[in-house]
Amino acid sequence: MSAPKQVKKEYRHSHEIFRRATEVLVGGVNSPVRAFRAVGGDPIVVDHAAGARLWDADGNEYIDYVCSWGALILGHAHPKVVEAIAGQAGRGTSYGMPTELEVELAARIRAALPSCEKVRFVSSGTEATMSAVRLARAATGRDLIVKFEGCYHGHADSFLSEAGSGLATLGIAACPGVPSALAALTLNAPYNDVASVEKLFDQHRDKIAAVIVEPIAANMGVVPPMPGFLRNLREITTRHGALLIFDEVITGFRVCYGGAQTTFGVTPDLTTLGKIIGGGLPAAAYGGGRDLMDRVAPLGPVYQAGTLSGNPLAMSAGIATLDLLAAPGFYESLGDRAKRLGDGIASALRETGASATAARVGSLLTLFFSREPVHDYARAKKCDTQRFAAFFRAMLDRGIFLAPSQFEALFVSAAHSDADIDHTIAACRESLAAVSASS
Ligand code: KE4
Repeated sequence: MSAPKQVKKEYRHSHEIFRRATEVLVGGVNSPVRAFRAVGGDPIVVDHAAGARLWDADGNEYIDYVCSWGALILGHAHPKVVEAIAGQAGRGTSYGMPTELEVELAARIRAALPSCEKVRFVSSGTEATMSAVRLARAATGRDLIVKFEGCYHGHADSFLSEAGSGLATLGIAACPGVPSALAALTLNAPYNDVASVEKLFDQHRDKIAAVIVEPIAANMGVVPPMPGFLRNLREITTRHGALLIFDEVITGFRVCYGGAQTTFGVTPDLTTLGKIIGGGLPAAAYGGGRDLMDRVAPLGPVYQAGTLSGNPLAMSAGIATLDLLAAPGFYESLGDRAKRLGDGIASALRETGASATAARVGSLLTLFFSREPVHDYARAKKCDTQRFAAFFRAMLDRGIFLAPSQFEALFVSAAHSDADIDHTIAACRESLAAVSASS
């Protein structure tokens, strides 16, 4: 496909639709990160998408690096995924009863992540993480959990202090409505800081039920784990009888078919998954060893349920997606493409002298407007979010749609062509120059 047309973008229809949206939807959106609050102006209203491309209500065309926040690793409307959804839709969209489809998807997840001897499907990453924490508290009889500043595990009450993603974007350090008694059960440590985790265990010894971590942080921007960080968390939690939860809602089937736990060779007690496993439809899961998982109802007393959990449409899309990801060479090809983009962005940074650094792990990237590399949330928060906003706008004008926040990732999909990557690099170089010139 050719580069998105370089025309003066007209947003008349998006503005009109968004004006109506603000009358009936809170902030005109159904998730805060979509609201463009950190980059100014109204969000574009999407009309349709295909492959790596997105078209807004005014017919403007973009190369999309949000990809439904990482869910669409194959790109939009992959023919095989659409075929699977269409084939199921006529047979019923939800039965509220067991189907072979959920068995098939669960079996694929277990084959890919052996630590997940059993899984339970839910409909969002938030449900997966809140259920995993409930299970960890039940299994250990302990109440405290440790999370990391800048990580985001969904919007359940226990996760909303010092969280990343939309809370970082909107500057919400602590969410009203979460009882202080409940918030006090969540302890925060700086990402990549093992000593701080040791200290929390020294202080709270046998009261910590679990440590929950994004094995590659992607909700403060992309921040890889420092060498040994994950292995140390494994050793500390085992030593103290706490559980280790890998929140792989983003990294699961993203960094490799076996997720970050395979990439880094560290096995958690519980794993949460989402996004990719639903193939663009609402599906998520949590999983772990059978002894642990069999504590969940109906086998055990840990209650968790869901009307649309494991629904056949999402299962069909998930199966079609994972079967395509399992193809030999998929991740190598995706990685090569993402590397080309990362290298191109790094060159653009050098050529323009922009005060920014790029981070990449596999097909996850972030361009931080910080001179220093970003290893934790404290450094991420020092980024120049105004310059990011100007960069975001300049890229949008050049037909490149990035996540409208410094604290998110850029997702490369299998649908991004070499021409898309080249166009993105050129647009990045021009946008960095424009931002530097305007400041
Ligand atoms: P959902 O409840 O949004 O399906 O998943 C929550 C979640 C859990 N864990 C991780 C590591 C996540 O990244 C997420 C959700 N990610 C954000 C984007 N960074 C979703 C976008 C949104 O909130 O609209």
